[in-house]
Amino acid sequence: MAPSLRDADPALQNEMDTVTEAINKTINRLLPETDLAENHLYEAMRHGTLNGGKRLRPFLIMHSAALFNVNPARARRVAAALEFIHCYSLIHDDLPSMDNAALRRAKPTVHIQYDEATAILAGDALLTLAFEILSEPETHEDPHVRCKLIHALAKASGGHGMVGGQMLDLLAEKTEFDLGTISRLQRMKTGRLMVFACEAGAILGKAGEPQKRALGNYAHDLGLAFQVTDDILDVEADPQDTGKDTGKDTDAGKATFVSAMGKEQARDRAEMLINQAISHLKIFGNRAKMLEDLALYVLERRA
Ligand code: GRG
Repeated sequence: MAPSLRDADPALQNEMDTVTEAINKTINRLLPETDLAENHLYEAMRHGTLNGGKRLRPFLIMHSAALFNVNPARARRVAAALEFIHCYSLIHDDLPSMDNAALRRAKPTVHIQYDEATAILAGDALLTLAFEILSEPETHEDPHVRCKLIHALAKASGGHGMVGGQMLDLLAEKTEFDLGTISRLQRMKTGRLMVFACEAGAILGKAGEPQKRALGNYAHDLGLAFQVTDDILDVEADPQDTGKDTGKDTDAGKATFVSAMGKEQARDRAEMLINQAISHLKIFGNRAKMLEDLALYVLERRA
């Protein structure tokens, strides 16, 4: 079951559980246990991917793809590929040279459960496996669609995307960034994968530019709001709810939305971003109800 949400909309919670179960099955199939000597690596990859998690990005892919009647089996493969990139980033982010975290999703991090070298290799293998999956015809019969997915995910996760955002995040421990730079850092580190998740649904469905743009704008605001709420949770959440150590950003003296604007203003900013995110979905009418509900979840989340 996905981590529960205080005051959750039961229909949303139910749908989050359904997506989580389906994605876990897909990941399980894509990461089989083997008798080969390298099975140790696959065990670590399984630990880093099948250890819980809200599966927000898979939810975004499944529901943006549903708007264009995409075959769910194809959308699940793209969702698993994106979750592999997300999980690799968490495994590497938890390493002693980065966040040095012992706990992730209420379980020992991969380098604690195995060792540092294995954690690095598990992240590397998940990163490359994501692109292998996208390149396969089962993901889409049209090679142009597969190429577009690969290109979009590479840009979202690379040096001017998630990895670049992580670099800025490390620099933020020693540099006084202004609010504009903090926003850019967060857009790169967290937002770009969320934008990919929503645009992937449109790419798979060969949707028109206005629909793709609307989903990208929704995900952009959602990603930023997600990061603002993450910063708020870092200062006020119970580690029992989040399943990870809290207060780490403050301890590291990192520039965050909360340190730059204070908790109250950060909360107002998150609310404004969520309203804006929802307004981008208007062109889909009631068919985007689940994406709307997810945006409200991000605002209220405790984990
Ligand atoms: C190491 C290349 C590299 C990148 C790391 C994403 C990231 C970049 C680091 C994670 C650090 C962090 C706490 C970021 C805040 C936002 C975020 C991505 C939180 C984790 O995502 P959730 O809440 O996690 O969706 P679950 O466990 O639910 O999947």
